[in-house]
Amino acid sequence: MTAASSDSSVNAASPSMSSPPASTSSSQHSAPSSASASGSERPIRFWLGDRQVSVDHAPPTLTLLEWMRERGGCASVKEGCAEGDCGACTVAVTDLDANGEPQVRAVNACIQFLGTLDGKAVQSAQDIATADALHPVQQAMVDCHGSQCGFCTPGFVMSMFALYETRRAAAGRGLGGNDSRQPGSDSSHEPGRDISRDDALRALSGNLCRCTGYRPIVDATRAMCAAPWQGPDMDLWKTRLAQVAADGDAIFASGADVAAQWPGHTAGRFYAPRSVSSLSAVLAERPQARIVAGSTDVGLWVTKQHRAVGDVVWLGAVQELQGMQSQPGDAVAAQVWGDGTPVLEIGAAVSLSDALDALLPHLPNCALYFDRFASTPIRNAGTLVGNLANGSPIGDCPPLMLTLGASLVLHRDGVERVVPLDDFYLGYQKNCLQAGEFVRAVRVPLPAGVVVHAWKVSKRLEQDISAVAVATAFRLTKGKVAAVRIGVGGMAAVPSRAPKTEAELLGLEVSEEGALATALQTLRNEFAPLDDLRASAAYRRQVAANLLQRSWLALQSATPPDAAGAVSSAATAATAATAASGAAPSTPSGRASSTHSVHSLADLSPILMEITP
Ligand SMILES: Cc1cc2nc3c(=O)[nH]c(=O)nc-3n(C[C@@H](O)[C@@H](O)[C@H](O)COP(=O)(O)OP(=O)(O)OC[C@H]3O[C@@H](n4cnc5c(N)ncnc54)[C@H](O)[C@@H]3O)c2cc1C
Ligand code: FES
Ligand code: FES
Repeated sequence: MTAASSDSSVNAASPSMSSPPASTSSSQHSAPSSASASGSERPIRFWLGDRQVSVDHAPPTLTLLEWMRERGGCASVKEGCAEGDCGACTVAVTDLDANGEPQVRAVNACIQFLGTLDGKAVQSAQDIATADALHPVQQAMVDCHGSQCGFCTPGFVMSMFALYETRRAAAGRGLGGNDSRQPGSDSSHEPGRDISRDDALRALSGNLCRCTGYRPIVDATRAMCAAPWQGPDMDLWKTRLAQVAADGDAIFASGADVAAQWPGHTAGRFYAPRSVSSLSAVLAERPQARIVAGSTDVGLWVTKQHRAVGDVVWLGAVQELQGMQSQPGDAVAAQVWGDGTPVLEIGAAVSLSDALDALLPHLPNCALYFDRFASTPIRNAGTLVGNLANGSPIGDCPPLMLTLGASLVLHRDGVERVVPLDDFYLGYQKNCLQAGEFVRAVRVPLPAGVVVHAWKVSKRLEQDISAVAVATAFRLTKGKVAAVRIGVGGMAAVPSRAPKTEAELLGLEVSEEGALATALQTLRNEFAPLDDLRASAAYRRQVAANLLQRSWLALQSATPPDAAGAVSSAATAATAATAASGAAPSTPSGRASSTHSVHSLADLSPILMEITP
């Protein structure tokens, strides 16, 4: 990549907060502006540090990283892997949350398409220090010796910064600007300042360092909030975001000479509809256009496979796709778990971070499974619905959602149909979506009295796709299996249920010694998995059976049926609280501590020894 340079397609506005939105000038390569049923063509507008920028004629798959380094003057943002794995490109993105409050999150610039930043604010490690002093996050890295060659450091700093800003906002300091506490004064009693090792590791889960070693970086993360809070009043973000807010459906179109301007990219349009009806209209007009939500899959098609994706239709600006709603029940959930089974409907643009946080109180045994999905920045960008729609046989959400009996709400041109996830996958990377149809939401049943577990085996703790994943849901009556569903990943061309094994399990006495043996053998034989780089077929068969056994042991150790009731009562209470509030469940303040002690490969080794042959 070349160093940053000026570019006629970029207009930087004055940093003054009273500035009007930047005026845009067409470059000599402009395509004529046009308006259609799908929206109006205009530049992409966002904040970069203290600059308001406006970018014309970006190809639809131009990444934020490419633009920042080549045109945005941000050489601190590094390219390590270009696939969301190493974190060298991590930036902080500020947007408004569901309550209209500014929310700062770390994302990987290398796989974010530039159009997804429209209306938001981006900060890199170059943007957070003041003229006089480093930001407390940067100072903590210096004090704890958290950097050697420095290549990874800006990315680590921005992952830390996103956590810092979350804590600052939660502590209320963000509402009043900086605090006046003297450096060195005792802050241990103040909420938000104490960062546990688990919280630090979770924040850093998307960053790799090849030379410093992680202990000093973890130390810096845990220490960074001890200094007086530093940063702008959170209301500043509201003002800034209002200045770049979208005013209707938008189209960001590439110029005619893409090949010269952005080698490696192809011409096309990036559609950013604001409503489901506009989205339907775009897809009706252009059924071949690529739907993009978080681009954590599609981004890699561009950066690693160099695929020409064509026109992009982005879901992230569609308001109706951003919510979560508790519902008293639906037909699919009733068929699977009985009448009155509550359902949480999660919109297609809801991030994995928000979706998994909302599900966690209902699925407390899945805490580690959720933490092991990719990394914090990937979960901030990617969506649960995208994971299901992509339908990778080794995706983590499909086995769990199959186990729960989830269904998808499919929408085309104002007409909706609800399809059980069991019927959605037709073959390897094939599903039942028709041309112009999209997934509007996933409906997740949250049945009472059902014990759910999910397990994943992969070579790394974080940022790694499963070799095998197994999710189980058991309902017990008087210590016997009254209902069971098993979802598996890595065992077949599509994420699958294990109906033969389920049949073997029905009626078994959980406490009976040796009762499981036939079911384990059935699961070993039920699939013909692949031999590939991740695992051999024999290993997959054995591990799948071991993971089922692990669920069984967990059921036994809960001394059913009382313990099963105890687990489900937590879920029932959470469901009731959600339903009573009539709103999307809030982010939990804490997670099951028993699972949080497993946060390093060293911690995980005993478990791997236990569950692998
Ligand atoms: C570094 C890294 C680590 C990862 N680790 C894991 C992991 O541990 N476990 C795991 O399961 N996955 C992992 N993934 C993949 C995971 O992030 C994606 O599968 C993600 O969930 C997809 O969601 P998205 O919003 O990013 O989808 P996108 O990339 O935007 O889209 C994915 C596909 O789904 C389609 N699509 C998206 N939304 C809709 C919709 N509403 N209607 C119809 N079609 C739609 C798109 O057209 C595309 O075909 C990882 C990815 C990366 C880059
Ligand atoms: S460059 Fe490695 S995560 Fe982006
Ligand atoms: S300091 Fe060299 S890679 Fe982290």
